[in-house]
Amino acid sequence: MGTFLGLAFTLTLLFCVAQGKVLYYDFVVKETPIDMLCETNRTVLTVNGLFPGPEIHAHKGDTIYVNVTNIGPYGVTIHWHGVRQIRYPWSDGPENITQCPIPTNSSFLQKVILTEEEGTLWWHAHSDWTRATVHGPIIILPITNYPYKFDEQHTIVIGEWYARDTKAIIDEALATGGDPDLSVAYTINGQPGDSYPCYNGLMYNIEVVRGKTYLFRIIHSGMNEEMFFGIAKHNLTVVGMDGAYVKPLKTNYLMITPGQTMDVLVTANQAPGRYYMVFSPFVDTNAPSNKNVTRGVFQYNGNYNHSETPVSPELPGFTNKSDAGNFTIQLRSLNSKEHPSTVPTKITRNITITVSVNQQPCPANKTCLGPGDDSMHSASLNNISFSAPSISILQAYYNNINGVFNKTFPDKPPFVFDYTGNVSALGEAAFVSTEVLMIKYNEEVEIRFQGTNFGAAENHPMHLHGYSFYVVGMGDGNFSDSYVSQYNTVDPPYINTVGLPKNGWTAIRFKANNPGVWFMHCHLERHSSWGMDTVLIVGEGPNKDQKMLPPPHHMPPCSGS
Ligand SMILES: [Cu+2]
Repeated sequence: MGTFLGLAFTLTLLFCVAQGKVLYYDFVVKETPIDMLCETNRTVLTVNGLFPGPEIHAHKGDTIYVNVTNIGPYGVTIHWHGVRQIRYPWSDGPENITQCPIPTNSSFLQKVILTEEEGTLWWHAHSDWTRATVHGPIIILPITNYPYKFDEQHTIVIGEWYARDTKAIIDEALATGGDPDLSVAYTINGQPGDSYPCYNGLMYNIEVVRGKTYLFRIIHSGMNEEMFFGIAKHNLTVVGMDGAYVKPLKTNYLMITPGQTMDVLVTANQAPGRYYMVFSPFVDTNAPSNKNVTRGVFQYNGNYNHSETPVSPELPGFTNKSDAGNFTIQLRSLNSKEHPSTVPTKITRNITITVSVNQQPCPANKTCLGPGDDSMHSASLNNISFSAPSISILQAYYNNINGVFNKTFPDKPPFVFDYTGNVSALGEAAFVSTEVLMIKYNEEVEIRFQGTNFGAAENHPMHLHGYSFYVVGMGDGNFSDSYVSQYNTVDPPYINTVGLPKNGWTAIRFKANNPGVWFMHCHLERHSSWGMDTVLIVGEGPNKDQKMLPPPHHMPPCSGS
């Protein structure tokens, strides 16, 4: 009887843990005046008038309903970055992949289903370039304990600020094939800091107490540049990434890509004073880039000369590819008893994808502003430059509507060449199409991303929706089968965005146990806009709990359908 009661109690507890709480948030997308640097009287799209947007707080396993109302001038979508949305792609958000945009003056009730995620994630717009100002944190607290100790926690959102409307920027760039405008500043929690003219005292400033340990939840919501980060004279200990724990990694700088989050402990153990905390771009390309830095201050309380100029951290230089790589390859998942790693080891589907920056010839009778002023910028995966359809792929798939996409994204590059060598004799045009990668339920999938030397080669932060994946290997040059024996299948990091090194390769693994339609793309916006994207359609299993959940009663309408 006692055992029975104990079992019943345990089952009840498990049930409660699995169910979590139900939370409600209201998001209103609207034009908001934000004064930034020397410009005033400009409005940008925000959620609830905030830049960065409101923070969602939840516990592991909670379900969050967000009623998104759009009163902005054009349609938008919202994505919950890193939330796996198990069996429920309907709320995932990428425009014309899982939904059509929420039209002006209407709402979409989105259901965000947390399961195993624990740590820091974020939400952002996923239509054209509106995510520049439409983004915010998702903080997921553990149900019981953290696997580390700290005294206070703070969220740090890195943003990238543009001098004019970001939708106009990308619409124009895609029309001419030219380079989109560069951002003019990087921001920390919406504040540019004192490295910019007219910053008006808007600088992120945290007052700390000597001896205390601070947890910084860092979210890179910038658009087009990876970042180095450091705090003068203070060590950083990375303890989490992309909503999962990592083995504590002690370092004096981070390299974080757009799309990634990192949870970092910092102990205030230096002489009382003011110390700069700095984000500085990692620019490993000869493409144009914003080479500004942004600064905040890590400032001790107490008696000392508060007007002294803060000390600066020594960060890797803008182009320091080896320091970027050396940081990334040290990351390991926690792999503890409470947080075990479950790396797939019986791979049933092995996919190789080349990742390229391309150019397309300028159509006749058109003026183009791409490379040489006679071409259009483009980008591709396996030489296919993704063209988004005019209705959602998820709705076409679910309703068996033909002619919206092809199920023919290849498992291998269309032809073999020295990917990272001299490619100047090869044509740079890619095949423009809507090709989808079909994957069977429960396959153990490996994807080897292979960077190529076409165009302006650089690091590509590859992001997959609906999953986190284990990064089992990474290196420079062309991938070789002999690298498989050196994979880390014990404690590789479990993340949703991985920086594919410039002219290098990265291998990821995941078990395809989340049926649905899932976007996969470079998280540099200009590359994604140029076609460095594809979609994974993961099929259903035979059991009821292995199938997609039904759609909500209301989805934003698709005018093309
Ligand atoms: Cu890219």
